[in-house]
Amino acid sequence: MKTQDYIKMEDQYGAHNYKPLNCVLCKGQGVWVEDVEGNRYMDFLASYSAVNQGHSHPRLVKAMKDQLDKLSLTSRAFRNDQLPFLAKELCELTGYEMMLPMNSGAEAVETALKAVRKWGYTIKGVEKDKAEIIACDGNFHGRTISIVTFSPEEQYKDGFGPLTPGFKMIPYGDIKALEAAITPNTVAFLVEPVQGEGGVIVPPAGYLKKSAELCKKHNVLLVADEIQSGLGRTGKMFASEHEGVKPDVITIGKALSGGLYPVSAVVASKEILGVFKPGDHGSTYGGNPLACAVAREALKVIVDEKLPERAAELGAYLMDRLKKIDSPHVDFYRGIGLWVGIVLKKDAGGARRFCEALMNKGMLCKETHWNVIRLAPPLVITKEEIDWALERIEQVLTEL
Ligand code: IF1
Repeated sequence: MKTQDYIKMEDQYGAHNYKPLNCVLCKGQGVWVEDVEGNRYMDFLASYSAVNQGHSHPRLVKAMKDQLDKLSLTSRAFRNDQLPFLAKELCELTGYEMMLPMNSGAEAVETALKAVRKWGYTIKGVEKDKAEIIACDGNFHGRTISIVTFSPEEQYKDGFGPLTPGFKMIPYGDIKALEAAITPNTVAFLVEPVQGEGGVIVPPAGYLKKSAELCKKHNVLLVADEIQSGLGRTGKMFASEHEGVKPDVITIGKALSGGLYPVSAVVASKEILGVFKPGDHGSTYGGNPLACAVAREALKVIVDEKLPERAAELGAYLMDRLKKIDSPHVDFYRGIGLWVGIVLKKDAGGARRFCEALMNKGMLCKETHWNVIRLAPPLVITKEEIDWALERIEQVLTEL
């Protein structure tokens, strides 16, 4: 079968909820993926930061294969021998007292929303069904109906109403707007320390720290969604660390499994996650032994291979070299760690055509918000591989 055959079959039987680049991938190793016609590409998206450890990391494949031969799913009706260790190791790594395991990032965010609401009613003393949660313009936190309720993207909620009450939107990076939005019924402020989908937007210095101080002052929980910004991407284990902030709640996902399996989690204090009583919340696959075995090894690889430090060092190198490219199409570059947004000028014709040109040169990137090319390679990338990518980025940005 050729590329077009796969596309035709998928388009016939699969709902068209995406418009992917037309390369049909069948193999991956490290930063490289291969399509069905043998073309190789350097993956500069890393599945939106789920593949920080590189495609099919051997240690993760082995951890998963070993577990597969033993036990993959018990449901939470019974216990298994992997969850206790993931729970302990994740809490020790993040410095929180407790965790709750889920599968997708959206499920972790929904879990956090439930936790902060119930904390509001049972501990803060907010009147029943009056809990308010503040979120930011430009956010992306997942695709469930409650989460898209506070999405800034009309398309993400159009046709899916009625939506969920109890959410307030404020501009990202604006500390005065946060102060103005807080009421006695506010239970939490949900924020990405760096906005991914928003186009790799790093907030003003001190924003997260001031947010944390405000939240503390008003007894509001600070929830950092680190599903994309966490696990090394920004040059620290968690992006909140750049400002020395320890949020009350952190949601984690994506690279928590190194791209091998959907694994997500919420970490928080005993007081916050203690609101969940048996039967309050759960999921069939949440905390399953296969997920826990691969997540344990995924965390070990991040630490052992110093992925946060690599992202800091190689990210600085990448940004420095990018800024030297003299392109008529680029308005400016922004980013942190190995996470960059190339913001194109309005008259550059949109980022998609640059991504298509990069694909034809063997690089896979994804545009966001029409005029931003997002760069987010696996954190195992080498300097030589970055140079290989920079050559092509420079060609496309200067020749197109
Ligand atoms: C899609 C965006 C990125 C996330 C943060 C929660 C989730 C995500 C900060 C939900 C997921 C993914 C979803 C995927 C594309 C991608 C994405 F473009 F949608 F916005 F990365 F920026 N919090 N982001 O980034 O996690 O339920 O997907 O496991 O929906 O197209 P999930």
